[in-house]
Amino acid sequence: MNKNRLALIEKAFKKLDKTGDGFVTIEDLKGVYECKNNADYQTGHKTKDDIFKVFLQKFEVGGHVDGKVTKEEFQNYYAGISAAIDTDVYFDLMMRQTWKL
Ligand SMILES: [Ca+2]
Repeated sequence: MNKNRLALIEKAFKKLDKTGDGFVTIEDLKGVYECKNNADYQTGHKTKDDIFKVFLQKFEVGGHVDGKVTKEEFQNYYAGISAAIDTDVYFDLMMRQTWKL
């Protein structure tokens, strides 16, 4: 990945890491992301923590699935996505829209 893309990933990670401890965990998502619209939450099949755990798992690529997303795992996740996106302009747009950077 080039510098531009890495910088965007870094920015998104910092935004997600509310507590600033270098990991994205359930604590970082509380009060930031809503799961009111999640069907499993509405029916009581899943708790907020369950939903956040699934959300975090998606980013735990190439590391340990332990509910703590490291910057490396986050970069690995986006390396996969980045490979499928040809232009920096589109990657930039996608990151800004996803994370409201
Ligand atoms: Ca954190």
